[in-house]
Amino acid sequence: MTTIKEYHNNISPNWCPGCGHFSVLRALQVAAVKLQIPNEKLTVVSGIGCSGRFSGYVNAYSFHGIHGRSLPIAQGIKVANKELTVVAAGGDGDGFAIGLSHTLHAIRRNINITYLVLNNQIYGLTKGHTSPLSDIGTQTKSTPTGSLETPIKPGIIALANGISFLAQGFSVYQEQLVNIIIKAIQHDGFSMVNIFSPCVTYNKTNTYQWFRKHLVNLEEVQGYQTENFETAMNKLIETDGLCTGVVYQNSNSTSYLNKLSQNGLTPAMDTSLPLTRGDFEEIINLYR
Ligand SMILES: Cc1ncc(C[n+]2csc(CCOP(=O)(O)OP(=O)(O)O)c2C)c(N)n1
Ligand code: SF4
Repeated sequence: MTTIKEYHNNISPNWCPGCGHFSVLRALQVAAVKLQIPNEKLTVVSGIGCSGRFSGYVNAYSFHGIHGRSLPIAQGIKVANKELTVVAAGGDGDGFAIGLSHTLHAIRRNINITYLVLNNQIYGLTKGHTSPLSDIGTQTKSTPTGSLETPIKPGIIALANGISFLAQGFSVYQEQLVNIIIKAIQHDGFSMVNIFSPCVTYNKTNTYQWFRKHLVNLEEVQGYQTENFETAMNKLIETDGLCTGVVYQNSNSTSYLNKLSQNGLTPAMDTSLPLTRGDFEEIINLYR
């Protein structure tokens, strides 16, 4: 029986007190316990940012990658060993600025991994620059007179690009976040959870109070159907992306690994073999 204690690794997060990222970390740990995923079967990959530190705080296999590159690493891990539950985590800058193309390709590739976007609409780690998700008018050190650019809408981009599972959460709605992450992990395909995770130090606009006022909980919308693409797109437009819950799920989508096997192909690595530490020279010689 895996317990929450086993998902802690005794490293204290160095996030600012009140940062939304704490709650996302906790939600993943609780979800992993509820799903009874053994520690050694969970792999957490992150990019760079305050959110990038995420992978270091979970007692599981983890990989702290480079900025904007959590998804290629996470997809590679899943294809190499499909027995693992692979979760990638990163900030809105990580996934929608430098890493945007990887996000789009991961969506269309539909490899069975879960992507947690810790969205604070700002670059936290670099001390509060605007991000491509910052609202127009956001004043930061990089836009002292206010951002002039139209923000990217992550949900709409993901849906338009054919995502098979899209959910949105809020750090404060812990129970909903846990349930969403469970559904995302269980989904057979690429799942993205866009989480409003306030940066209390640098984003003075999109605060906890602001989100409480603006977010629409889709679970409270009568008759909302998560399997209906058009309803999902309309709801994102209508709420300006400010909604929580499972936005869209296509349960009939075929994941990349299933497509491989349907075509008589196997992933690059034979996962029936135990992982061994190979002789480096021997491996290099294979490619000479
Ligand atoms: C290749 C590269 N470019 C730029 C940076 C500088 N950098 C580090 S974190 C970051 C953005 C952080 O913002 P976000 O991804 O939204 O995460 P947060 O810190 O807000 O959680 C940037 C631009 C870097 N580390 N590597
Ligand atoms: S700077 Fe912002 S995102 Fe980074 S730890 Fe502090 S509150 Fe969180």
